[in-house]
Amino acid sequence: MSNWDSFLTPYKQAVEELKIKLKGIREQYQKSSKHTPIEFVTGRVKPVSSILDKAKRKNIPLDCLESEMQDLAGVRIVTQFVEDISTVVALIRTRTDFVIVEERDYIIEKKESGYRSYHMVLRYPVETITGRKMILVELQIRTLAMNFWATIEHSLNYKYKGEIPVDVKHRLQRAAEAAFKLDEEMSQIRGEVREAQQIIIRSQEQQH
Ligand code: 0O2
Ligand code: 0O2
Repeated sequence: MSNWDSFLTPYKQAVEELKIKLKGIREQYQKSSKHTPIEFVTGRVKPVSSILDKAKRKNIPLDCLESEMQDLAGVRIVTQFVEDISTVVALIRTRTDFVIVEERDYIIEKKESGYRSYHMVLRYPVETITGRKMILVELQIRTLAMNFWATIEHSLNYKYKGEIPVDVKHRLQRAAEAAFKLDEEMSQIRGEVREAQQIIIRSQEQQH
């Protein structure tokens, strides 16, 4: 690849545009005083060194990156509760500014590592000076607990170059289990909060 910078420019634009759009959804929820299913949004273009590593690992020729590496552009939506993930997924499915080409549910079926997250691959149009370019973007949707676990596991993978020692691996699997339980507990609390809100609304209605 002779010019990574110009190759990755539309990917950068796609990430920035999607971040603005998704943060816009969060803002609308906040203004409407409804619970926002989006806690925060982050995004990145894959660094060139990681692109080269992954291309080598997955046997992807560099001239096929565009179609075969789906996460050159990556956007992440982090939610408070597991239930928020399906709200976000439903919202994404109603959008007309991109096409969903694939969905991978690693929540129903977690990865062997313990990784949980909901992945969507989008085909997103970017307007460039040479016309419209369709870009693949990987959207990861996960809770704060799933994100905490994945962030730690990711840095350990980096530290051990993908060869995490068995004892650390087991500990990570237990941590993943604990993160799952935390999500479950938080879901129960969410239910409690909702019920409390309903009771308050009903008592206010009775007073009027
Ligand atoms: P806000 O309104 O402060 O949340 P840029 O690098 O400038 O293109 P950005 O968005 O600054 O873009 O960086 P990035 O890395 O894409 O996203 C980081 C955003 O995620 C920042 O928000 C962080 O505050 C937010 N973030 C990261 N971890 C957490 C977390 O644990 N909780 C919460 N609530 N937010 C987190 P912004 O963009 O500064 O906007
Ligand atoms: P980055 O930028 O370092 O995060 P593969 O790479 O073969 O696992 P594939 O087919 O490209 O997978 O797609 P997949 O597995 O749906 O999504 C890949 C991305 O999901 C990874 O990107 C991670 O961001 C995240 N992910 C998947 N499995 C794990 C896991 O076990 N632990 C953590 N922490 N993250 C995971 P990359 O390529 O690792 O890039």
